[in-house]
Amino acid sequence: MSQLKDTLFRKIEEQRPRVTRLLKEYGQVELDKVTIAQAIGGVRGVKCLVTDISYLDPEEGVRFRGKTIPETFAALPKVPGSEYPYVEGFWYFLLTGEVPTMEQTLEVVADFQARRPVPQYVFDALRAMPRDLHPMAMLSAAIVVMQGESIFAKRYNEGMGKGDLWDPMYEDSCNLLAKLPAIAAYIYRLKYKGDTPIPSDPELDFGGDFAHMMGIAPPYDDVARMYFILHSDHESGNVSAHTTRLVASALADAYYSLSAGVNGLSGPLHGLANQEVLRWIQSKMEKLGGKLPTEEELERYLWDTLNSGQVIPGYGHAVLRRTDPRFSAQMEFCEKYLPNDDLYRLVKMLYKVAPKVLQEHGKARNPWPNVDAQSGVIQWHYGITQYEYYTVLFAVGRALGVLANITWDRALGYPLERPKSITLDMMEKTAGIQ
Ligand code: CMX
Repeated sequence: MSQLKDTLFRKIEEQRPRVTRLLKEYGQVELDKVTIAQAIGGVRGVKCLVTDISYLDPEEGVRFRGKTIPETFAALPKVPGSEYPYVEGFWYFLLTGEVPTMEQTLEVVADFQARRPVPQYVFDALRAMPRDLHPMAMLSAAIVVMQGESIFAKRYNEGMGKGDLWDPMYEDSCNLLAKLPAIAAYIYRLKYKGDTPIPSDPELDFGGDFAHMMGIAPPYDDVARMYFILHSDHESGNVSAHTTRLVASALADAYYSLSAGVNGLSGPLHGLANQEVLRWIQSKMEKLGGKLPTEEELERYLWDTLNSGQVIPGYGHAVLRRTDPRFSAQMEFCEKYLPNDDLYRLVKMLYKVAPKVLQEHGKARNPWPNVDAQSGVIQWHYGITQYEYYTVLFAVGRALGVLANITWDRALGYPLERPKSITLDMMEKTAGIQ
């Protein structure tokens, strides 16, 4: 067994009695009551999901395994000559809650390198799709087309104990994760670079190989590492994480589950917002003949957008009530590497103007930027100008979090998810409406 799998197993054995005790001795303790507004309003704020992998505090932002974003970046082993950690070491950390040593990290790097080759039929399937298909649809299809590789599905069909289900889920998750950079880069080179895929370099790490297969020089390898880690996990209640978990709760394997989660990420209110930000900004610049708008022009554009009933992409959040630290982490990168980039300057100007406008507008509970407000600008700077591709990058990162979660869900034996519905009649009766 690898050190990662060994540590994970030890952690699973530690956690299992906690779940059993909570269920047996404290199962009737109430966590929350649900109001009519919450039942109709997308279950906002109702505490009914469990994960130890990340926690999202409305004021502070996300913590991965108890660590803030800067603490996470500082703690994990770095790729020599790079400023950001190995994605593989982050995977170890997300799964186990333990910061791996360099040796443990390099063991995962080697393990992922061995799992990396993508079956040819995946590329053939991608090539058979219409070239103008959205890259998120291509990614989702490429993931589900590999379902026949699932070790979980095979072992489940052969018959296995509930306590062992985590093992093939872990194996599928590692196999799938290791292949995602190559699949994502293939989609990019096929669709936007005249069908010129670049083969993987077997010596490189997850982020380094992704940058290499995209054909983009350093520091894009660090951009990739930073980006994948920042987008990995945000508790279990967001659409992509919840969808993946929901599908896996029916004991569907990681391929079916992640493909479903990727579909959820494709909505403009979720992951697709990163492409919408650039589309929105550039449409303003086009109207100004390529010039940067002034603060006054930007303010008018914000009001025009709001008055036409559209949302300001990249702003607001269902849980956060302050600037997203994932936005701040990317801002720090931009200050260092692209302080004079026109689009970045515009994003900074927007950060100055938009919260004030949204507050005055008075609808959004959170007028501050989220992760998507900044991310497209960095990608654009390094030559990825096809903004419909940005959500694919989000998806590769998000896979780390959701696959870690469904591995743990199987380890702790969480059951099929099945909330209860009621009718509007019943609700009116409960509310005392005659
Ligand atoms: N621009 C304009 N209006 C906004 C807004 C924004 N950025 N954010 C929220 N609102 C509006 C909502 O549409 C809602 O209006 P209605 O009452 O007419 O339905 C009202 O303010 C209250 O919404 P809320 O409680 O503050 O926010 P929600 O939890 O309902 O929605 C989110 C959260 C992210 C969908 C919303 O803020 C939004 O649409 N933002 C823009 C899209 C975006 O950036 N999404 C990415 C989020 C991060 C991610 O998942 O990737």
